[in-house]
Amino acid sequence: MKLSVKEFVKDFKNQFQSMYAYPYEEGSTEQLYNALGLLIKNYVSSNWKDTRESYIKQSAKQVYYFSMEFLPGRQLKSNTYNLGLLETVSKGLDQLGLSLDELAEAEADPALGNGGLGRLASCFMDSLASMAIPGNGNGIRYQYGLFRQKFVDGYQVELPENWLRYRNVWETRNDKSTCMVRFGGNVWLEENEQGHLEPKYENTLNVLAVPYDTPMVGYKNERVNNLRLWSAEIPVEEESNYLTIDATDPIKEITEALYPDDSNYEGRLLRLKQEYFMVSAGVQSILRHYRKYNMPRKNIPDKVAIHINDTHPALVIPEMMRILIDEEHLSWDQAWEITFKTCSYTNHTILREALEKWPIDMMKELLPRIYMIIEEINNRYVEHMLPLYGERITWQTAILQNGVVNMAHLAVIGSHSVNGVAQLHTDILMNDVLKDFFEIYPERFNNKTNGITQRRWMHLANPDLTQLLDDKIGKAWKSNPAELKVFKGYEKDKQTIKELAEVKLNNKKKLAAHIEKVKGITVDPNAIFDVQIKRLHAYKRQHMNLLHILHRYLEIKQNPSVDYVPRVFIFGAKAAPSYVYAKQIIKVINAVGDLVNNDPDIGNKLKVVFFENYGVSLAEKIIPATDVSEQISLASMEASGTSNMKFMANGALTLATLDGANIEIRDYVGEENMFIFGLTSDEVYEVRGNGSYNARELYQSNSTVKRVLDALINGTILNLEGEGDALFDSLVNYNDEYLVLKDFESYIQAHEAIDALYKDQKEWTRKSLLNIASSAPFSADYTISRYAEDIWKVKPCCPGKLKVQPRNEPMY
Ligand code: 26W
Repeated sequence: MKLSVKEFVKDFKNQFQSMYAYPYEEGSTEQLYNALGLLIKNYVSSNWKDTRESYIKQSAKQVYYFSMEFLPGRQLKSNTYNLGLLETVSKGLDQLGLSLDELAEAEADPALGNGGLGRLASCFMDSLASMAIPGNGNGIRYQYGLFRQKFVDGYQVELPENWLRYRNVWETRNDKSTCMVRFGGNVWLEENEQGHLEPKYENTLNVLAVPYDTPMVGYKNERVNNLRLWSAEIPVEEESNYLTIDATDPIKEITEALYPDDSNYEGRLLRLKQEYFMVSAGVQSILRHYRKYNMPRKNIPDKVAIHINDTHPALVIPEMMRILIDEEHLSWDQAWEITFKTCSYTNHTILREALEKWPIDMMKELLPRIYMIIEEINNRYVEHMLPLYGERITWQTAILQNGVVNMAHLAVIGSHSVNGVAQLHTDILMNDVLKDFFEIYPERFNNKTNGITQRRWMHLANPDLTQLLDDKIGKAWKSNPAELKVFKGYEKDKQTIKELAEVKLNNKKKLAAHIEKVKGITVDPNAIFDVQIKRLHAYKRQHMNLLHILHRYLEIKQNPSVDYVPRVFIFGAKAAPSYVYAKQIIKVINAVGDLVNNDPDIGNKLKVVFFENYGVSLAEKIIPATDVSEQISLASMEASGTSNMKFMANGALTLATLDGANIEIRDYVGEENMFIFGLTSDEVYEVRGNGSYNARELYQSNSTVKRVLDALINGTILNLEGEGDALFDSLVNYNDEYLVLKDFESYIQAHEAIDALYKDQKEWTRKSLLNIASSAPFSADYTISRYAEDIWKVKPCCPGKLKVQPRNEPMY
């Protein structure tokens, strides 16, 4: 967009005055932010409208990405940047004595997701718009996001995250497009005058779904897609039925809060309500849109692709069937053909406890018509498969099993494509978790390795690195990440290495200042910044990291002259409120932090920083300042990981097991430019399969392991209330489910190799440079191109006057 600084300044003053009726000089930071945000949204709006119209005019095929979670991060700078106005706005604000960075910090970071899956959805939204692909998000406008985490005495405490308190400038409430979603009651089928069987409903709970639309701004291409988040309200015509405030609770609670668990499925009725609410409103609004243009129903799969982000939105399948059969009067076979050609599904986890299985009784009572349809899908599936595959495979892959609805099975049976999120993960789906399905439908399975948007995670989060890259290799990499590989040519250039080291040091100084400010801990920017930021889960093994810190602490205590390079261990992690073990790990890390940070014998050799309330905004501060990226999950357990890619792109060296996308990182950057340790996935399968692992024996025979584990229970760590014993028990008495002790020695050795390399700063920085230069394949733009070509069959859409990004060909 073209705009002079002068025009911007004038617009901003007018905007402020029209909102608050006094001059901007008197505004609070929040007010100034609101005015700026709304102004930017105004700038976006004509492109938003044009993009929508161009999709309709060209009758372009559109993708609808259904996800229970989105983690967009703050949007002021990203929208301004993608519009091409960052410099103009920044200069204009300077002239007014204001700072863009300061105003940007006033924005609430919408935590409408738990972790990787939600953040991936938002990276994908950014890439869809930037690749000019007609794409829409569909989700829930939770009134409360993921809890705000505080530490009290080292324990996690959860506080409500009321992100909408000061309004959300990016959203537009769209009352014209509401839908009605029905729950419960009785349903039966009656023949109507045309001889169709029509469902009749009585005593249903009717909920109004109100959409709030948010612009998804493409990078300098005038494209603006839509993210539609639904909110539950009482239907206006039924308001008089709700006589007390309490009576409205069953409706309001549907979109009140995000479930804070990303690894443990619990069959909670409210969660099922949320899933159906989002799905039903989304599918209704899509089909209504196409009905308006009188499109033949059988052409729906040529115009619509619906993506199911994990199984949470898998009810899309029966809901689409319901509408096509009950409301559009299609035959079962016609409806099925349309539905399964339209839908595709991504699996994001192999953790058994995370796979959704809803009790049949619950489903029947809450969604009687939907359950009837699921039953029919299941019956037809079983009837079809029995003669072809026999009893075992048929029953093991059925949707209805032992009183539950298996949502992964529903998703696989009702989708034309099933994908994993990294090659190893997809292999595990095909060979283990969904093995029988792979035998039945081999053509449906494919891999789509995750990606990240470099715009947020490099251009905006790391401006100094971006400037350096611009200076050295030109600006083409910004719209064509493949160009990043040109940076490899600088690995031997002393000047570049020096400048790159300065960029990192500068970022570390900024983070050190932030640490001082929020934690009161003084850290040395010349120390190694060693970072693990992600949800807290035993399989991710933050406790292995903790044991290594303890190991170093004990070594230094025993031998003060031990040759360790000073290290700052940085953590950020939320634990699900009901996940007791994860919370115990948090407490022990905090307690070890207190011990280490306050011990005069330790000094700068070791510091531990555990940030509170980890989220997108904090990640943007931490990642550019990281030297070592800890990706230490037990091999086979982490589907992909995406922070691993963000760290790599920002020049951190990865300390990793061969899990998820770490393997692909190694393939691109080379094993010699990272630190790999631990069992491989095959070895993990073997050790766990043959039952040979004996953690107690390892504890008793290995003096390093013994010393560290004993420190958990012998009073070395102060202020514990049994959490050290709990960790000890899980590792020794319950045989160490995630093989922490098994990988521990090789983990320690990898850390020693890190120290050795860090002493050679030039060599370290050379490897850092190679990581940055090899990170292009993890651009979400590529991932999205592959989804678009292989799964959704959608093309970039370019109406006459719009400039469109050159299409990036897959490079590797
Ligand atoms: C029903 C409770 C629940 C909620 C969320 C179960 C599982 C989830 C998600 C699928 C968990 C998740 O976020 N998985 C992560 O997805 C990322 C994006 O693909 C991957 O990079 C991570 O490895 C994976 O853990």
